[in-house]
Amino acid sequence: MNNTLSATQIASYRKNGFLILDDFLNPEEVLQWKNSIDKAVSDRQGQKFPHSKIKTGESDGINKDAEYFGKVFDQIVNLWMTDDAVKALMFDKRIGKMATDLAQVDGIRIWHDQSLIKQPWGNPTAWHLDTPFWSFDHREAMSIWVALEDVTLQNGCLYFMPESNQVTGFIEPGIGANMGDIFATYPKYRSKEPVASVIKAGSCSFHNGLTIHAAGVNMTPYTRKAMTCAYMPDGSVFNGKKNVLPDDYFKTLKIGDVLNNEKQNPLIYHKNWD
Ligand SMILES: O=C(O)CCC(=O)C(=O)O
Ligand SMILES: [Fe+2]
Repeated sequence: MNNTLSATQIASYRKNGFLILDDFLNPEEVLQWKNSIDKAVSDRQGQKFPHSKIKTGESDGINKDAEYFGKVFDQIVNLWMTDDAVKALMFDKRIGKMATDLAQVDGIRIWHDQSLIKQPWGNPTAWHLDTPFWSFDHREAMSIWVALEDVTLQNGCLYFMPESNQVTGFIEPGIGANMGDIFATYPKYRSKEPVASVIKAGSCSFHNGLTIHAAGVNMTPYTRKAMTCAYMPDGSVFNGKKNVLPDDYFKTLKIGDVLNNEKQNPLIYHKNWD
């Protein structure tokens, strides 16, 4: 694993709201990740969350347009909770330190991981923000997106709007079938050129959850498999949104409570650990 980050890379992430890292995993690690994640996904038999019977592609209260959204990607959330091999990959302190250094926070918790498989002929992922869906408001919440297969302009690579992380906020512009709906909320970006993240299997990107991003249509008869993990800065507090929280935990929370339940949001790295 190439987990070193230069000062230039960190500065680029801070400015642009995303960072592309080629050859993050070596070929052996790519195989290990792919095999572990394939198995973990297959064991879930389409079950989207560990805590509910909802299947990927069904309306889950987060994405309401199930007919369209179900064909954007297969989304299996929190594989770390149901598979020990994936748990070991997601709890890797080296990745936790990378996220912590990029976000310039004291420590990082897993918000949720998710496998994102764009099936052959899968719909595009419309321009959106991540953080406004989540149960805490933090400007440094972010994700890693690891390509498990070569990701191209043809099969649905990610696209980022540089520097949009500096102007967006926590209002939820939504994500639906229309690629450009977000530009009603952020009109300045309607005329900006995005950066396409064309990366090989084993390469990755990090993006701030407030960076405007999207993914293309899959115009190939093959899958586009990615493993992602969303990160919450340690110390983040509950904002009242349910998002991926299970009912029984959600019911115990009051707005302002620190989200530090290790069973739901484990700390994977803290500066004090060094
Ligand atoms: O993989 C995709 O199509 C979209 C991924 C995404 O939006 C994310 O990881 O935040
Ligand atoms: Fe996203």
